[in-house]
Amino acid sequence: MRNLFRMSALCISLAAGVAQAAEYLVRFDSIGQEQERFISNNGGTLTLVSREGVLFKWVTNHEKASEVANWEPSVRYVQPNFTIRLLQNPSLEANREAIANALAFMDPMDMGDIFGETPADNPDIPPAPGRASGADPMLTDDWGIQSIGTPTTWTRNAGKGIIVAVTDSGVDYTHEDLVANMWRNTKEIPDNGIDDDKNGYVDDIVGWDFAMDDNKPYDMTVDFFSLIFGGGNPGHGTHVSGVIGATKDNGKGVAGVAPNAQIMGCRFITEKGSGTTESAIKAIDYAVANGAKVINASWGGEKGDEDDTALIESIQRAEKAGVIFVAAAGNGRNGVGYDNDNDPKPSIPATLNLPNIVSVAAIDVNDGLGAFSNFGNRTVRLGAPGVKILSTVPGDRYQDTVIDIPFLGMTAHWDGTSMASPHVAGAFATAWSDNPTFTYQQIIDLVLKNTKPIAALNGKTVTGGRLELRQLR
Ligand SMILES: [Ca+2]
Ligand SMILES: [Ca+2]
Ligand SMILES: [Ca+2]
Repeated sequence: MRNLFRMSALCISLAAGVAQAAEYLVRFDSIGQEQERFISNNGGTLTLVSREGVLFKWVTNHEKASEVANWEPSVRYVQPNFTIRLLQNPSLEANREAIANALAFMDPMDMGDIFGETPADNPDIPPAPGRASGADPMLTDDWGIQSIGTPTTWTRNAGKGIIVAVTDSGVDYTHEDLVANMWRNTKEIPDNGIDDDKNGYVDDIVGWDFAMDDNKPYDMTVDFFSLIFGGGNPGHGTHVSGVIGATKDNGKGVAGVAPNAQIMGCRFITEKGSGTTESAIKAIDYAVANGAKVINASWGGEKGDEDDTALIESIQRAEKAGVIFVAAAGNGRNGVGYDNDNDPKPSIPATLNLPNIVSVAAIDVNDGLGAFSNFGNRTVRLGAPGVKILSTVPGDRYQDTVIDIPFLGMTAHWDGTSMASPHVAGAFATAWSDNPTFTYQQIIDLVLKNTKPIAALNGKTVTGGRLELRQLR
């Protein structure tokens, strides 16, 4: 095992080529004096990433990194601190360049009126509000929630007591349809500057921002120009959160698959759509340590030459703790089309061969496979709604359409396996609140056993079916 890791570490040096300082992750056998000895031998500083994984971040150059991987006795492996990206919205990306070209001829002041105000970043975390009532006015427009039979589970307090961690671009924890369902860290006293529960994070009330290292995992939103020219997909994590657990019967908006689940905000991806192995691991470890039973991962990408061993080990730690890891299958590598088979071309983390990972393809309102959606007869387990999905976005808004510019003839919907994955995460929360004594494997089996076979997924997923909640108990 040790040699294998060293081989892979050696590959870094061959691939990197130049003596630039870069961030590496160093895995030791144990926490202790090894780290002090390591610094005195090799210089620099080690920043703790995972106590349980005995992982540290170390800034050095590639020659030094590969040397250490080969000769330091206490080092199990060294790997790059990889960049991890949000899955791109295929509908938005298809239009981005054309919109950018069109906008180049327009006055930004005019566009502000068209696209409205941008919510300010990091608002105060409001206390949980009292119980509201009233029908959810947009629920009938929410085809995804309706088609899989979600309302049949709602009489049973779907998701009650189950924490679902949204590892993503953040969440608008002030949103009128999410604020009541945010996870609340009851062991932490708000705003006293003290880590009351001693979990390593000061004043973490609804989660943590692992990208910026603060206690406000807000889904930072940018103006329309920055969105088009800067990349990323702000609002992504808030949209995902609404699919999982928007509040039901509060007289506002929509309702999630598991509207009694608690949403834990684990922001590790910036508004430009970018995170790191380090921030992902911290988010996953935090979710597991603070009671999440389900983690949603609508991010990742094509497998590179080198394994992200540190990320794999963090998902293995989640497995040991009995936590389900739901992963979007991916949105195509070669442009929109059907050459998106995860079996020969793995998507990470979706295709990792770990028993707690459930990978999800996207289907449309007609039970067709989304044109962009990855699939995999051996590696993708099921499909779920992921084309033109209506859900919450920052600023008390609701969208199934990211941008709609009629006079330019351009429309981009909320499309993606990113939207399919949280439907399944919500279903696991419901299954678990119905069956609190089940193991994670029993919960996965229950949901997969109840999928509805559809032609578009026959031979394209392990179950050949899409998410179906009508018989789920
Ligand atoms: Ca704390
Ligand atoms: Ca923040
Ligand atoms: Ca609602």
